[in-house]
Amino acid sequence: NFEYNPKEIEKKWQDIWDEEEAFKTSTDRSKPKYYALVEFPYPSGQGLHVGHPRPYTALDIISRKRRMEGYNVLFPMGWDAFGLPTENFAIKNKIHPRIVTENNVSRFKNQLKSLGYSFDWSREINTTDPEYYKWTQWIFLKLFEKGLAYKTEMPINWCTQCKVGLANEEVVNGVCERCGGEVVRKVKSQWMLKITEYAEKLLNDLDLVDYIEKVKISQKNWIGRSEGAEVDFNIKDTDDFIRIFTTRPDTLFGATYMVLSPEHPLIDKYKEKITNYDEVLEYREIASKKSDFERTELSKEKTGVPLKGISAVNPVNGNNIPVWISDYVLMTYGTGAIMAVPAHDERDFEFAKKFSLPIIEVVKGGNVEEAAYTDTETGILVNSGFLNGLEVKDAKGKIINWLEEKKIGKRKVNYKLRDWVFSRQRYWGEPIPLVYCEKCGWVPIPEEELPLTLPEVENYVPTETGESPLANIRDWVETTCPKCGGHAERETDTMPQWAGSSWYFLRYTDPHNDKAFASKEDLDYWLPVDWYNGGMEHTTLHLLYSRFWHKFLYDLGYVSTPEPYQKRTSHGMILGENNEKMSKSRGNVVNPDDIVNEFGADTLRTYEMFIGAFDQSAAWSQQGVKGCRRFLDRVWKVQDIIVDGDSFSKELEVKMHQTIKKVSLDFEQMKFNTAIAAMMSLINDFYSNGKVTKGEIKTFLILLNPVAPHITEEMWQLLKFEGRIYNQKWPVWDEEKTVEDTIEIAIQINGKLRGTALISLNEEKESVKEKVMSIDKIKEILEGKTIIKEIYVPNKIYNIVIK
Ligand code: ANZ
Ligand code: ZN
Repeated sequence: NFEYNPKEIEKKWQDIWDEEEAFKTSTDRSKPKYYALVEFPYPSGQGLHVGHPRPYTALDIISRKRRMEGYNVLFPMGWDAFGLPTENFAIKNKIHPRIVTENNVSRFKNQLKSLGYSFDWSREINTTDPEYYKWTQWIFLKLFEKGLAYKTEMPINWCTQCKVGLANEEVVNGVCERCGGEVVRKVKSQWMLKITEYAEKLLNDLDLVDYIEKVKISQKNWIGRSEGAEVDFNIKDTDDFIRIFTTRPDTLFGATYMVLSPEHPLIDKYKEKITNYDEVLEYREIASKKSDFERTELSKEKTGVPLKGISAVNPVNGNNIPVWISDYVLMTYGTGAIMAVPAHDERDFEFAKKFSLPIIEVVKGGNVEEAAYTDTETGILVNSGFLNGLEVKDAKGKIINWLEEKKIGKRKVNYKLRDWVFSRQRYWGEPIPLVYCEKCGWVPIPEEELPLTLPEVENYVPTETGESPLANIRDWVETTCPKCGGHAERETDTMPQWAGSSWYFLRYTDPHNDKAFASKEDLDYWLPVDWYNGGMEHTTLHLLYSRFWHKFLYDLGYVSTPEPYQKRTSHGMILGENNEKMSKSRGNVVNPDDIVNEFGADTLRTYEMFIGAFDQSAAWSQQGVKGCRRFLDRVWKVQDIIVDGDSFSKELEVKMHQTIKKVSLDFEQMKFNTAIAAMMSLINDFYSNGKVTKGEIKTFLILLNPVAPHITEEMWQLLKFEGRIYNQKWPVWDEEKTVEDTIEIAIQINGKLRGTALISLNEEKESVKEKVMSIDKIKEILEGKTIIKEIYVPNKIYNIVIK
């Protein structure tokens, strides 16, 4: 009965940890704090998949190690539970989304518990809990109060299948990121959040944080800062101007035509003058059905219509140039109009080729007969009047000054970042706590009346007009205006799923507070999050949104750090055995429950950390799972060869110190796989040494504990070590003992120095002799001679006397 039986011991220890509140965050503020965070899951109907344990185990390892290092650790967990899949499931199965959510949460929680994570469950939060979303609504009202929430008619991305508006970030390759449905553009009145007001801070403050490089880069690209100029082109024979944004004002002399976005307002203003106005309207209609992604895709065939009857004047040379409309120019970026420089811009080049528009080279270096020359580093200006001979960067400065002097243009910075579409026409989300009064406009619900809870409805299907199902509950919609007491109507849109996750890390610091979203004291103590790990897919949405909300609360004085997360890392995906994404349709989904049942949670944890470099994707391998189980079996069996002795044996002393060092440092750098490999190697050495001292096994178990907490806790108890392993001290290594002591000795023959040898300190004479005699040069000298005497001065000289 000395078999390793994870089924028994894992449940046993999970219960003990619960009972002892082993991982409850301490209120002791004298200790240094450590806040470790993983992205809370969306409790989907599918339950946990094997992708979840990878990041969770990683930060569980860090959290357990930190506790042993003497930190007060906050490692919380909760549920990001609003959202479409739950609502769609509820509609299909006629179950209330709240019930669906409860069921899913309870399943997820059991699964997480079965993996032995050291979460502080007393701080569990759920974004759909009215006590939670009260504060989501409260923050929204603050944004509204400060003018950062506004409602506007705007063309939005509309998922034809989900019947909701989507943020740009939610449209992936032209389709809805959730359902894969077709996305078209639709004009709708939507609540928007002015994240653009924070574009600069969101960009600049990346310097304050320690994010892995690829996360920083994608944040930067998403914010998309462009430096350039705005330039006004006169519409010939009128007082109107077409304002354009360009990053290449140096190429102004090469602007041979202009392009307006099909939605540009000047088109309507000039409908009398535009002789092919019908054709223009027809083109606009077709463009309106395309997503921004389709419109701007580089490879797509260029289309467009000239605005016949009007032309523009190039301000640098007075040339008349034609004005076109084309869908590759977006109304939502810059000014919605461009000057086209086909010699130096790829899209303009293709467009000019297709419609036989003139191409004028203004920067030398390429071959503009064949392709646009887009280099901005090395070219020299030509065909450009007073800019001729200048390098691009100098030409830019000079032309901008010239434009500013003449008051026809100015320096300008643009951001790709768009305001955040904050409305969803769905039921399962936080109600937006505003009412509309004919007299007073949009009026916030008084703070004392929060939370504004979701009313019960019969039917969650969005209305045919695309309005939220809440619009049908008239007695909820009809209300009175808090300001004037007159008749008012509630907003029926709800918030997007990103709302609840934009501030959840703040709530964890004080999750049961009913006076504030968290107390200042708790926020001050715990923030910033010391280490946040999450998926790359959340780099442009959640990470940016939550940084925005945090910065907003910082500006209002509610939080004391400008950034929410000090460090951000990201894990790779776990793929199926054949290196494909795991999916139901491929039939290659591995259920973590099955692995736990067959091999144990410790095996699953060890395997997911051993599977490969943490930041890279890795293919599942059942063989690999078995290998990790075999390793734990060998750890267990070490109990057969344990001998007394609190210290490390001579043979293994160096190896022990090396392993402590390697595991400690590797964990910090998320090199979990190599840390585990080092522990596997140490186990092998235990066996080849034929014995393990108590001191050695003790240290080994502590090192392995963060990865495999159950088996190590059980062995700790069986070996009658004191207390629990979870509150031991993390071992420290002695740097000097991590290197084998090697020294150089001199070799003398008949009193003459003939060579040196490397030996380890205090090496036995016999083995030193062996080394000396195996040196080629020594062998040569001794060839055919007789050794009369050998004297070894330990650690110094090996003397040989010959005849
Ligand atoms: C003339 C020019 C010459 C341009 C050249 C580029 C190269 P980023 O870096 O993305 O900011 N542009 C401006 N507004 C646009 C809109 N609403 N829709 C589509 N394209 C637009 O790119 C800025 C450049 O994208 C601008 O500089 C403009 O083309 C185009 F050799 O102006 B450029
Ligand atoms: Zn009113």
